[in-house]
Amino acid sequence: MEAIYVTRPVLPPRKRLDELIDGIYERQWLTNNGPLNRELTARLAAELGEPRFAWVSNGTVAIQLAARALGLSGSVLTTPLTYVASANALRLEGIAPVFVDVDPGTMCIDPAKLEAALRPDTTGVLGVHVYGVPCAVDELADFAKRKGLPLIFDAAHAFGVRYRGRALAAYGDAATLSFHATKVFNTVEGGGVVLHDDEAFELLGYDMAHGHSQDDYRRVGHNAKNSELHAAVGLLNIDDHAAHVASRRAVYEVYAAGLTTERARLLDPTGDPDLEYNYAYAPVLFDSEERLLRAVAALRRARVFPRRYFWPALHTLVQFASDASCPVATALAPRLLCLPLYPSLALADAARIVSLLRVSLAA
Ligand code: T4K
Repeated sequence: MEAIYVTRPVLPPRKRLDELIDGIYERQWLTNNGPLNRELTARLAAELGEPRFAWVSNGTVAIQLAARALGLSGSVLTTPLTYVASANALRLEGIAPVFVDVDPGTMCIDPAKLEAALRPDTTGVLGVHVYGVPCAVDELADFAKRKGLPLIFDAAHAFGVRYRGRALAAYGDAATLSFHATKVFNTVEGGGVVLHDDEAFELLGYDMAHGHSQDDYRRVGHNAKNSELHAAVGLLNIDDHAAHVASRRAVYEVYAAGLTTERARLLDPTGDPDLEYNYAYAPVLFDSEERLLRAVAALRRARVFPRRYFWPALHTLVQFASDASCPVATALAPRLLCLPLYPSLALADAARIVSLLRVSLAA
């Protein structure tokens, strides 16, 4: 039996990719703002409805660039219930992540707990729209405004999510995206930054390209540019994005219909009328870690490989040396399991996964 992984990347039709690659061979222009790069950047900016958008090499450096563009330093309030890259990005910029507990409903940072976590050196807030579910954007924006702190959203999971008629990545002073192979829309490796301030956007242009533009050497910068080959994949994948989301939705609905018990429930934000979801992940919350581990073992025996996104909670990792307790995240993280979800997953396989889980849950 063929293995079923938590995700499989979307690849564009080979013939169309070959045509774009022929052009790259002819031009011999491989990176540094080539024509496909410019075309993809414009296309994604239009998709997001945000003109100050940069397509960069990955979603981690995207957070680093956003933090630099908004002048963050010292410490930043952020969530422990996310992929490790969110907090790594801060640390790589010399910023201490201060972990604030999550709201049990959204699983995103809890705005009610921000005030108590503030430190004298706090310079910003980094929320994460985990699994593509919106953070409490209004409450976070209110807090950030009151305290004069820039607000960044890590929207790595949220490309294609619309909230109250706008791209979710349009919220905040900055938002960052990941276009990694495992994401809803991929450019193999890739990421994006949305900004709203002209000056910050100009700085980002320098910071993503060694801190210079032609002979104007201005800052110490990253190399966060991306290649023409990656752009070619992105330009073709974006054409099929809506179809991919529709296929994901069909799989998701099989899980949503089958996993509704207290013992294991699919987290389903789609009842919110303000939300157009992208079906990025299929997270199931179990009532105990023990039951989750039994389910993982049963699925593995059938060569199905879900992933424990996002466990362990980041405040428990030694590298972040955190003294935060975050009881909600501590209780949730060991009970979360993401099921396979990707456009080419057969509905019959999704139904089989539900059956395997039901048998395991009944034990
Ligand atoms: N912020 C958040 C909230 C994030 O979730 C992420 C990344 C970032 C920031 C940073 O963005 P990037 O710098 O990565 O652009 C994966 C991804 O590598 C990572 O992008 C993603 N989040 C994270 C949630 O998941 P792993 O280590 O779990 O991936 P891996 O290699 O185990 O792949 C998972 C499964 O996908 C495999 O079991 C099989 C399948 N797969 C994977 C790849 C790479 C394939 O079938 N083909 C492939 O090419 O981190």
